[in-house]
Amino acid sequence: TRVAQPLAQPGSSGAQAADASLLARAGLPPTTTPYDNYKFAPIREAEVSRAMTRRYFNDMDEFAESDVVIVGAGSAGLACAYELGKVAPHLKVALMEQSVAPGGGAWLGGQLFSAMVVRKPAHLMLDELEVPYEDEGHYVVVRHAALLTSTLMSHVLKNPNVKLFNATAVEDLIIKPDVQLGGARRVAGVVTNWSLVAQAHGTQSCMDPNVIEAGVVVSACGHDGPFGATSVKRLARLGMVPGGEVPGMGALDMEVAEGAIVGGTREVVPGMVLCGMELAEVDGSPRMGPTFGAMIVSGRRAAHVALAVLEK
Ligand code: AHZ
Repeated sequence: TRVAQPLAQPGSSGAQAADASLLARAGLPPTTTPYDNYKFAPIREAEVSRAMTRRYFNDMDEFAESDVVIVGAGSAGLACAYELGKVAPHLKVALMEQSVAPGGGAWLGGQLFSAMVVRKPAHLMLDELEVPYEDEGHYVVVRHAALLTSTLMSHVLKNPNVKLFNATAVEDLIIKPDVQLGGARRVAGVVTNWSLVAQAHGTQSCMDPNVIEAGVVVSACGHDGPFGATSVKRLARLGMVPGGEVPGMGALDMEVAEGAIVGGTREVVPGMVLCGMELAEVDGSPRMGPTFGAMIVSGRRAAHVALAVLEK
């Protein structure tokens, strides 16, 4: 039986005393916890360095050709990675996140509030993840948005075929003419840079990027803002946005917005699937504000759209 260890109490002989009383209360035999003379196994500094860098550079080598590149690890991008892990765990998925911390806006429910609202039936994902919620009839409330996000992330990152490149920004797209499409252009991968490098382009003369080839790119960068809608903005500059212009997301209408995002999740140009709020930029559909069901369902749908693209 494992018993949670309480913090050492002031005036006691540290964790040992606290543990002893806890074990007694739990009706378990006393034991000693060796915190006072705690001894770590030996290590050398170079070993630590190599343990990290070897894996990172092996991953860069391995994922230079990925089946799926997901741009943005917010709620939509994570839901896409989760679904891919479920239905096609053998695929190599590179998850690109410009922030150190993945999760995007999903650490909070809205403004700076901890609770997150999920409209039914998107709450079925919470059942699947065993994330508890309060049922309010047409919607559910997760007490801590962070619990949903961290649970989703833990599922995603346990898949050995997923590599999260955090603090890595997608700066551009690889676009190539495709013979199968009669020479029409398709998205064939992404151009990346460590985010700190990407932020310093204005101060250095030459900091060239890296590249990842992909069978399909799923962009989930969120709506326009300092970091959002990267892929949509680039497609627009290249004259590849369907309809020729980016209307930008519409004003808030919760009732309409979520259905529009899920319904619109698709391959917007050959080789690129859009999901989550980035899609509203192209479709001009309304924003939904702080309700997250559509992000989850759109991300999951994007996984299936991406699989269909790979199978073409
Ligand atoms: O850091 C961004 C965030 O984690 C990341 N990202 C953006 N540009 C990137 C780039 N390279 C790598 N060039 C990039 N990563 O993408 C993630 C987007 O997450 P998000 O939470 O902003 O978007 P989402 O579509 O998953 O969820 C949107 C949540 C919103 S916004 C909204 C409203 O404003 O009304 N309502 C909801 C539910």
